[in-house]
Amino acid sequence: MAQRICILGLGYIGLPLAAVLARHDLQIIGVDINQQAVQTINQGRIHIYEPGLEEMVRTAVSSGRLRAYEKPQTADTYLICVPTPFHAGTVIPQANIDYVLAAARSIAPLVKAGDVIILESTSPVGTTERVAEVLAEAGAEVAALHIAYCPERVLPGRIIEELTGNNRIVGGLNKAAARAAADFYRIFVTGEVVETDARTAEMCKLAENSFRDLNIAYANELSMICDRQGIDVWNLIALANKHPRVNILQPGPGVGGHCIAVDPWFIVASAPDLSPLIRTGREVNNRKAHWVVEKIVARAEALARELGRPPRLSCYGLAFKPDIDDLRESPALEIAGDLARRGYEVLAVEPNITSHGDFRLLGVDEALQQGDLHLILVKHRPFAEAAVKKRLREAGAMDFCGLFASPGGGLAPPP
Ligand code: SAJ
Repeated sequence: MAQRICILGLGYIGLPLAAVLARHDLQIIGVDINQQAVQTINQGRIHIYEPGLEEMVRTAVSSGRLRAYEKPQTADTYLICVPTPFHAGTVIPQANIDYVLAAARSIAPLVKAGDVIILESTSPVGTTERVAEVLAEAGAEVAALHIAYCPERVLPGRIIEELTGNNRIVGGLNKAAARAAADFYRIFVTGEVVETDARTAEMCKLAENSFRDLNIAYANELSMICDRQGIDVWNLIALANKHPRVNILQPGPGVGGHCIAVDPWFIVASAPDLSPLIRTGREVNNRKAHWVVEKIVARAEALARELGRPPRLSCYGLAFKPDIDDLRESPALEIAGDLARRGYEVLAVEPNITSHGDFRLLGVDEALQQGDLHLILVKHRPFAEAAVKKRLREAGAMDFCGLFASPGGGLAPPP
């Protein structure tokens, strides 16, 4: 009989994972507390956007290999892929692992000796041990289980290919658990699968995202310094990156999403006295969005004096990064919201969504016609089309994401 895999959480990680696993000789049980999501999936459709996913889910459901439920079912391997947001309101945001622990509790009555239990959700160090404790408290025979942590590392927009192609770090609560969990990943991962202990694997994920956050903070800090000194930061970075050992990332209106803007706090919360660098990186990236608003407001106030009325502001992009529909922790959305709260009429262009509760969405043409000041907040592909870019440039748009930058840097060639 085919091995049974139970995936708890059918969001951006769990659902693609279910679809990829269903291509193998496995029986996939998807579990989500969202009844609507469960129904949608069982009809072979999806409730999130990810290129290539819908077709894979349709195939998986129609072949009978994938079925979604609201409650966990007995399996051989359990994968916990639920969100780990943070508790708001504290000085240093603290991770909220309630969903992880609830998922562990929900499978406690089902697990049997030899089963593999893997946590994939980004979690503070020590969470896998907490999963084991919760299972034990709920009566599970923990010593007979293989409990491990294996962080997801996929990039939204490229999830399907990265799920199989990326290297995986598998941290077991003991060596046997690491081996059993790693063997599971070897079924479908073409990248390297490396075994380690759970605490190292947990920290590894946090370290990766903090590394990226810090590198972006460097680019964002440079962008503010360059602006004051009259230097084009994108040109500067392209030139600096011609050095063989320099690779500066790109500045933008801030750092968004549910990963890079969140995970560094998990490290800071665990060792506040030892993490000034990581904390400062977070603060620089958060500060960047406020700086952008200050720049826009200064320009808008000058324009208001010319027009004799407040200008209408056209914002190009609301998502947290280019070419996705995800607005979570989006700096562009935060900036547009801040401008609206200051009393400006905000016209929003977001080609990847069809409606938004707070903003009237317009096409590029309408926004160009109706807006007085044009603000490029996300480098979506449609804005980078030559004709659109030209019109935005002619309209004197403020570019906060390098849409107008020449990729090679340097002076434009003579005409
Ligand atoms: N950004 C910049 N400048 C850059 C690169 C990104 O401002 O040069 C901004 C983006 O616009 C966005 C934010 O940073 O607002 C994050 O975008 P991202 O593409 O860097 O990362 P995510 O959040 O989509 O995915 C990250 C990835 N982690 C790393 O690259 C180390 C991904 O591999 C993880 O799986 C994911 O976090 C996660 O789930 O943790």
